[in-house]
Order: sequence, then C-alpha cells, then structure tokens
Amino acid sequence: MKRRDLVKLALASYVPAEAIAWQARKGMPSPKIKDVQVIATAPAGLRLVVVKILTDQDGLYGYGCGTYTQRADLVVEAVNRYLKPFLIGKPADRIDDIWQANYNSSYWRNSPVLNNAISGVDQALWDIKGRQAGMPVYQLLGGKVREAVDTYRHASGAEISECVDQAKRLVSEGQRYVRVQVGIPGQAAYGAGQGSGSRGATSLFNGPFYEPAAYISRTIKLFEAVRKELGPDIEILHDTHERIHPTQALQMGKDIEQFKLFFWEDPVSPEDVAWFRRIRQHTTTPLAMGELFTHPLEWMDLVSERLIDFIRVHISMIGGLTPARKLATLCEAFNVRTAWHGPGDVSPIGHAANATLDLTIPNFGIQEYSAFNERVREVFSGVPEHKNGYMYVSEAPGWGIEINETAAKKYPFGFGESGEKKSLNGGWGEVRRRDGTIIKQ
Ligand code: GCO
Ligand code: MG
Repeated sequence: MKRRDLVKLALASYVPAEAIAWQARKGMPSPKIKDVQVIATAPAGLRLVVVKILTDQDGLYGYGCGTYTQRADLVVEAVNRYLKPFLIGKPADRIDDIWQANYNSSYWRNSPVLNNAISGVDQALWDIKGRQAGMPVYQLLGGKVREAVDTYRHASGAEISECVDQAKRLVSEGQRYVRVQVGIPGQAAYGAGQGSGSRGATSLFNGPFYEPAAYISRTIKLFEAVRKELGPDIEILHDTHERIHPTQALQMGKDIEQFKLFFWEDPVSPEDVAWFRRIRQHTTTPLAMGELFTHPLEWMDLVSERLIDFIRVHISMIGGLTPARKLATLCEAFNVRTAWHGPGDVSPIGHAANATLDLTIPNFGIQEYSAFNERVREVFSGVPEHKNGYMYVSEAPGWGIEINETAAKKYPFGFGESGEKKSLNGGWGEVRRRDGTIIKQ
C-alpha cells in the first residue's frame, strides 16, 4: 500500500499511519475461525480434553484446555455439536467478544460442561493471539511480575511414615511447599489411596467407607509427625476435600491451628460456603477454596468479605483464561491470593495457562503442580518445565506447546495408565459412611 494511501486511510480511521503500516507490513488481516476440533486423549490414564482452533491463515492455529475428566465425553460433544457450528467464520482475534457470545449462546449457563467447552475455545484464541504477535501469552498480559512460579506437590501414603518419607523426598528435590494426605486404616481416604488393613469389613453395606471423625483424628496425627520430622520451615498444605460436616470443620480449624499450615483446602463443600463466616472466626489457619466453583456467585462473597485466603478454581471450569484473569483482578482488590487447581486432570495447556496467570499477577499465592509423565510429553511438547520447586513456561509464542495428534490417538479415553479398562467412562463412583450414607467426594 502506497504511503499516501496509508496516510489517507489513517486520517479516515484516526489510526497512526505507522500502526496501519505495521498491520499491512505484517500482512495481518483479521484471522477467521475455519475449523474447531477436539483432541481427546488420556496419556496418563486421566481424560484430557483440548480444543484446537484452525484459522483461515495457513499455519495459524491454537490449543485450549477444556478438561473435566469425570464428564470429558460431554465436553467433546458440547464443542462439536454447539460451539463449532456457532464459531466457524467468526473472527479469531476478538477473544472476550467470542467468550461473551459462547457464554450467552446456551441461555442457561455456568455449567461445568459448557464452561469447559468455552475454556477450550478461549485458551485456543489466546494461543492464536500469541502466535500472531510472536509472543508467549504472558507478554500479552503485561509481562512478568516474578521470574518463576513457586509450586506445591503431593506427598501421601497409606501410613503416616510413608507420607512423611514422600514429603522428605520432595523437600530434598527442592520443594518448599508440600501437600500431605494420609490413608485411614480400614477406610477409603481422599488423596492417599486406600487405608491399610481390611477395607469395609465393618460397614453395613460391606463396601469401602469413610468416617469423617476418623479422618480428622488421623490427620492431626499426620500433622504432628510432619512437623516433628520436617520442622517448622517447610510449608505444609492439606485438602479436606469437602468430606466433613461444617460443625466438624469449626473444631478442626481450631485443632490444626498449632501446625501453622500454609493453607487448608476445601474444609466444606460449595453448597456450604456460608459456613466460612464462622470458620473464619475460629481459626487463623489460612483457608483455600474453589476447585469446584463454576459460578461467579460462589466466590463473590468469599472474596469480597475476605473469608478465604486463596482462590482455588480449576480455570477451565469457570470458562478459561479470560474469566480467570478477571477473577484474579477481583481477588487482588481484597488481597486474596491465587492457588489455581493443577492436578493430573488438567492438560499441559491448562497448566501453561495457570502458570501464565501466576507470572503476571501481583496476588499470586502458590501453584499446584502435577508432573507430566513420558506419555504426556510424547503427546504435548513444550510443556511448562519444573525445577527446584519452580515452574517455568515456554518462551515460544502462544502457549509454546505443540500436540502430536498421532500420539494422542494412542491413548484414547477408557483406559488407565497401565492400559486397564476404566469403568464409568472416567466418572467417579460413590463415597459412603459406615452406615451407607452417601457423602460428598
Ligand atoms: C486437588 C484436587 C484433586 C481433585 C481432582 C478431581 O486439590 O488437586 O482436590 O485431587 O480431586 O482433580 O478430578
Ligand atoms: Mg482439592
């Protein structure tokens, strides 16, 4: 385009000629969405859902995480049946506009399945934007406010000694933060596999069971051992996973205060968040909540009344990077810190999105990290690296991650890490008390 035409165009659009020149020089007409595909793969036995958006500019595409492992097949359907026909032909460079359009197009909204489908698209558009700009996504968000991302990893065991040994190993590998969980003899615990001893022998329904009171007393013994063996300086975290009654949480909060945890996660379930007003009055133990949240109203009071210290959302469950960065900014105003959910059932794309936010927000708290095994690395290259307790994102444009789709097909849904057939299509079963009462997972 001749300079005089550029000037005319600039005058007409009040955009400096240099900017127009940059666009023209870069040959960057607005990319349109040409295709929306879903990569469904389970390289570590957990179902991962990644959305791939291809644009009408050859070689310009992006990936986004939409992983909801317990209902992964429904997310695949939601993308293929509803978002794909809705999106084809739309501009790929209007991220929040597309997010709002997707969010409102189902009329009823804020469900985990639809939010994950929207997240897959959203994160893919951020990937595309980064590839277009030739920058990692963290640069698009304003650049780093810290050099790397401090992480916590999981130590667990059927016995307290096993958990303590695992914690010691993680500390020797440079971890400054460790989550500790222990089995309960004769019972099925969260986060530590099966307790030692016979299972379910005394339950009325003769199956594995979980008794909250036994979990609480066992966990207090665990904390005593961890503090005795690892000392006061290591940061200890623990996840109750919503499995006790709020009244028990009031007492447990008092009892564990002496162990100075870095945070205590999910003391109650999302349905009981109103109890945080009381829990907050009975303990100085820092509180973390949010991995189960899908609706803004679930966190609004917790954040604005400073009832929690760490927000723990699984960012694809709330719709992706776009809403998560808004949530991080809301939390910053109340000095609530972030601790995004980062288990094995988040894809490496999702982990990169977590770490991208962690690098760019002042109110970062801590990042849950789950190591990628060699199969995950066979499917996903350029994944965030982890050294000496810190996570580092790729410096390549976008997320910096490429997916080997041939390898992804080697690990279809339905099989565990050692190839065993998984039941319930990746869904979870039930957790019952000794008398057979169902309790939350
Ligand atoms: C955590 C979580 C996980 C979830 C799992 C659900 O704190 O990492 O509680 O362990 O249970 O991600 O699929
Ligand atoms: Mg948890």
